[in-house]
Amino acid sequence: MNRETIHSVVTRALASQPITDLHTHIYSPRFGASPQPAGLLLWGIDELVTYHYLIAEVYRVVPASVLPYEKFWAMSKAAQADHIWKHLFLERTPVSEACRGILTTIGKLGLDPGEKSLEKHRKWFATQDPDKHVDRVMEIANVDSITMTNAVFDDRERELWLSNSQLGGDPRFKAVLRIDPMLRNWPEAVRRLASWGFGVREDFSGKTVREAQRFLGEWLDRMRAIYVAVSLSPEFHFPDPGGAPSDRVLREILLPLLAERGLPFAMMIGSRLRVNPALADAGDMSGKADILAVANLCHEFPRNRFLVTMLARENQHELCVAARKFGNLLVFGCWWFLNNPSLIEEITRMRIELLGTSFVPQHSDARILEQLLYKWEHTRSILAKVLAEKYADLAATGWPLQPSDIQRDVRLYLRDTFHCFVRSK
Ligand code: RAT
Ligand code: ZN
Repeated sequence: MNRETIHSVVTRALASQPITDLHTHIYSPRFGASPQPAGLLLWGIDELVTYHYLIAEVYRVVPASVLPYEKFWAMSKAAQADHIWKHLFLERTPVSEACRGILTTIGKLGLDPGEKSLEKHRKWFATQDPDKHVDRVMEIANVDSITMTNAVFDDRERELWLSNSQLGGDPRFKAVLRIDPMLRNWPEAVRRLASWGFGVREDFSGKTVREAQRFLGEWLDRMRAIYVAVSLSPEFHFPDPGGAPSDRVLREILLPLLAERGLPFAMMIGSRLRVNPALADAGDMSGKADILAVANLCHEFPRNRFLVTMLARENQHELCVAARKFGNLLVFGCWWFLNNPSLIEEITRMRIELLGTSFVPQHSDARILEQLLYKWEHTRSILAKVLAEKYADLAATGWPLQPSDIQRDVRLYLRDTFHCFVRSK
């Protein structure tokens, strides 16, 4: 095959391969899909335009000295969206990745990205039935399974699970038990668990380990979770030199339980939360983290499987090298501030060179349903470029590359590697 043929085979393979999205913040409509009172499934033009990535960007051009944060948060969703639209799309050119994403999304839905006002789009979304709309978006994005993030320490979400036994039954969605406070703020996690009737103590004494495992076990069952996840700060170490409780939570509670159940543990490392608290979700940033912690965990816990993504660009090479040492480590995605074309390209190229087909190139991290459309479209076009280049280099060696080889690899990248990792025990 010559370069041109390779490029078109790769592009077709990427377009036709259904994707399993292994980390999103999208919910099934069973968690509520109406704007008022707000359900957990976020969708529609006002949610898209007020995505926290865009809130951060509008505060670059209309600073808090002009629009105080409290005023912005007190505005209606539609007014917030109009403000962002005016300043980022009308008074400037929407060249950032988050802005471009809105326009790709609008176009993919068959609407006009050139519309100057959001009104027409609002009207169109208002006529959609959320359940059918989920099907349609998944079909256009070619996503076959959406992995949720189910935060058990979030009161609204926990109440929903406790009051509806059918919540997890939507076949389009898989649940993931998210337990950040257990590793980031153990005293707070203990207080919450104790208030829910679990016999746990801050100093790990008595029945703490058994009771914390009972808590996790109950929620894994209730959610039918396919893995457990946390986001960790750049200061995460294992072992922890200062004796942080996260060390004992992992060693004594979480990892033995997950090994017994054969479930992977996902660590998203490098998030420094609320450096600007007034911006809420838009106020988090990234920091370089310690990869030795990942290597130590993979080494000390060979019965556990670790899904890992890191937020700092500076960590990506070392993480790939660590993955070469441990078969129980699966590197995934270009997370959050890395989900930008230039960085996806660089990181994916390096991962292919160091790990071949044994990694998962991307997850969407979509928070709003229709973001699946742009996040995957943009990723697909970069994957096409990088993969085509790698296959052309391979063909140049004289290796008899076949279109079916490319299709098989694309299937691994977008779907099967993750499924095999989750299933393997
Ligand atoms: O990408 C995001 O939207 C972040 O705010 C986080 O949710 C991050 O992806 C996470 O899962 O912690
Ligand atoms: Zn996320």
